[in-house]
Amino acid sequence: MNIEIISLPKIEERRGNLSVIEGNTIPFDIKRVYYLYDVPSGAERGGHAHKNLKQFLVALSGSFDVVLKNATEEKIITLNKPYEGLLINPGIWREIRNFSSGSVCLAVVSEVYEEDDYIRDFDAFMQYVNGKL
Ligand code: T46
Repeated sequence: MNIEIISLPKIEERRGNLSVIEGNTIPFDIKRVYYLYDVPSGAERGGHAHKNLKQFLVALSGSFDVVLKNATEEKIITLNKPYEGLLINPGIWREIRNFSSGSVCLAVVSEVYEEDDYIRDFDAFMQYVNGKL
């Protein structure tokens, strides 16, 4: 599956830690940043794939599970470190669940917001990926 866990630099000091995402950390030019927060217990986000958008997710605080599916595989990645992120390339279905209380999911992405880039129906997603096999 075309995903990758990428470690971020972690600068540790007695006054706290600092991590950074910059141009050469992730393999795309950053066009947009958004974040999920105040997610109620039991809620799920995602439930879609992107046609072109590349995405880098980081658990800035707390933890959550990212369920990933392509035509043949399913994987569950738990994100729980602010100095590590998950790169999700296009054509992968994602669902985000099991948000811990107070968690924050940062998304750094390669495209501006465009609803046409989303595939929000799982059957349509399977047809899309099978057509690409
Ligand atoms: C993803 C996961 C991790 C905007 O107006 N602008 C934006 O940049 C975004 C991301 C969303 N929206 C609007 C569209 C919807 O009316 O915000 C509403 C919620 O968006 P969505 O249902 O897509 O939210 P999630 O959490 O299911 O998905 C979002 C991202 O859309 C998606 O790329 O992978 O976070």
